Amino acid sequence: MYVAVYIRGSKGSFCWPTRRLAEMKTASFLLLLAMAMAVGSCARCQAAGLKKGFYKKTCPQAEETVRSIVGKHASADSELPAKLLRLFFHDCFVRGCDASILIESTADNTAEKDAGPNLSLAGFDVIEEVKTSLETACPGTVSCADIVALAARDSVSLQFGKLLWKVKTGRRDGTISRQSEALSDLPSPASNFSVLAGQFAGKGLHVDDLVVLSGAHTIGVGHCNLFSQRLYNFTGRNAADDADPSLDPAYAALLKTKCRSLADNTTTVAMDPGSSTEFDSHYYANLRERRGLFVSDAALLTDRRSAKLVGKLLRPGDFFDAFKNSITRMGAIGVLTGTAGEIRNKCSVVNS
Ligand code: HEM
Ligand SMILES: *[C@@H]1O[C@H](CO)[C@@H](O)[C@H](O)[C@H]1NC(C)=O
Ligand SMILES: *[C@@H]1O[C@H](CO)[C@@H](O)[C@H](O)[C@H]1NC(C)=O
Ligand SMILES: *[C@@H]1O[C@H](CO)[C@@H](O)[C@H](O)[C@H]1NC(C)=O
Ligand SMILES: CC(=O)N[C@H]1CO[C@H](CO)[C@@H](O)[C@@H]1O
Repeated sequence: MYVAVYIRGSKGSFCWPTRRLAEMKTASFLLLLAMAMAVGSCARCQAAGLKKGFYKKTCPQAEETVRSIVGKHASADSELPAKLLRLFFHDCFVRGCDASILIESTADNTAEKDAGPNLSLAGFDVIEEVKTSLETACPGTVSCADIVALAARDSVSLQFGKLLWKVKTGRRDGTISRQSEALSDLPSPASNFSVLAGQFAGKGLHVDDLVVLSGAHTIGVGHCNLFSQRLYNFTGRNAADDADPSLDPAYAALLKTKCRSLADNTTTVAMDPGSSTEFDSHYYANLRERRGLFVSDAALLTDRRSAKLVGKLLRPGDFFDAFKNSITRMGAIGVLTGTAGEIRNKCSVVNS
C-alpha cells in the first residue's frame, strides 16, 4: 500500500510524501500523522486534494481511456512519450499542473504555448482526442490537467508493459495562461546550477528533484540553437576553438557535424544518443562522460551533492524509484482541487 501524508518539511513550504508504509514502524507513522494534523495541510502543494482513482465513481473508464488512446498513438510514434512528458513538465512549472499549457492564445492574450521555450512542444492533439472521448462518456467530469498527468505516465510506461508511477487525480483546470509566465518560470537550458536549483525551490522542489527529473532527458531531442554556443561561441569569441571545456571534445566535434551554425534552429540531436526513445538511467552515464547536451545538464556535475546523486542514479533501480517520487511531487505543484478552477469542455479553450 502506498499512503502519502503531506507535512510541512523543515525547509519552509517544501512538501514531501512519506515512503512506503511498510517500511515504517507503525509508531513513527502515527507520529507523522499527528504532526501532519498539527501543522495542517501543505497549502502550497495542496496535494492533499489529489487522490488515487478520483474518477472511480464519476467516470470509471477515465484512466483506461487515457491509456488506450495514448497507447495507440505512442506505439505508432516512438517520439511521443518525450513530447507528453515534457508537456507535463511545462504545464506544472507554469501556474501549477492546471493544463494552462494547452490554452490557445486569443485576440487579447498571448498564452504560455506561444512562448519561445515551447519550441517543439507537441502531443496537444492526443490530449484533445482523449478529452473528446471522455466528454462523450462522462461530460464535464475529467480535467485536462489530469489527462496531461496520466498521458505522461502512460506514454513513458508503454515500453515496460506496466505503469512506472502512480498518478493521483482530482486536478482541475485553470483559466489563465500567460506567455510572460512561461518565459519567467521555465528553466533555461543555458542556466547554471544555482539558478536551476533556485527555480526548482521556487516550485517547492528540492535540489534532488532537479537532478532526478533532469533524467527525463534520457528520452527526446534538443534543437541545435539551444546548445550550439557550447560548440562555437562559449566565451563569446565565436571562434572554431571556442567550445565549452566541460563538454567532451570528441563529442563536441561530432555535434559540430550535425549543428553547422549557431543559428541552426531546425536540426535536432538526441539528448541520450543510442537510447533516445528508451526511458532508462543512461542519461546519467552520458552526463558523467561529459556528454550532457545542455549547459543545464552539465550543470548537475558542478555541485558536489548533485554530482554525487548523479553517481547513484546511474543504477536503474535507484533512478526509477527516485523518479517516481520526484514526478509525483512535480505533479502536485500548485494544483487546483475541490471547487477551484473548472473542468474545461475543450482543452485548448477556457469555458465561456
Ligand atoms: C532542469 C531544467 C530543464 C531544462 C533547462 C530543460 C530544457 C529542455 C530543452 C531546452 C529541451 C529541448 C527542446 C527542444 O529543443 O525542442 C528539453 C527537452 C525535453 N525535456 Fe527538458 N528541461 C528541464 C527539465 C525537464 C524536466 C523536469 C522534464 C520532465 C520531467 C523534462 C523533459 C524533457 C523531455 C522529455 C524533452 C524532449 C522533448 C522532445 O523530444 O521533443 N525536462 N528540455
Ligand atoms: C549563475 O548564473 C547567474 C545568472 O546568470 C549568475 O548571476 C551567477 O553568478 C551564476 N553562478 C555561478 C556560480 O556561476
Ligand atoms: C557570441 O557570444 C557573444 C557573447 O555572449 C555574443 O555577444 C555574440 O552575439 C555571439 N555571437 C553570435 C554569432 O551569436
Ligand atoms: C529560426 O531562425 C529563423 C532565421 O533566424 C527565424 O526566421 C525563425 O523564426 C526561427 N524559427 C524558430 C522556430 O525559432
Ligand atoms: C506548439 C506551439 O504552440 N508552438 C508555438 C510556440 O510559440 C511560437 C511563437 O513564439 C508559435 O509560433 C508556435 O506556434
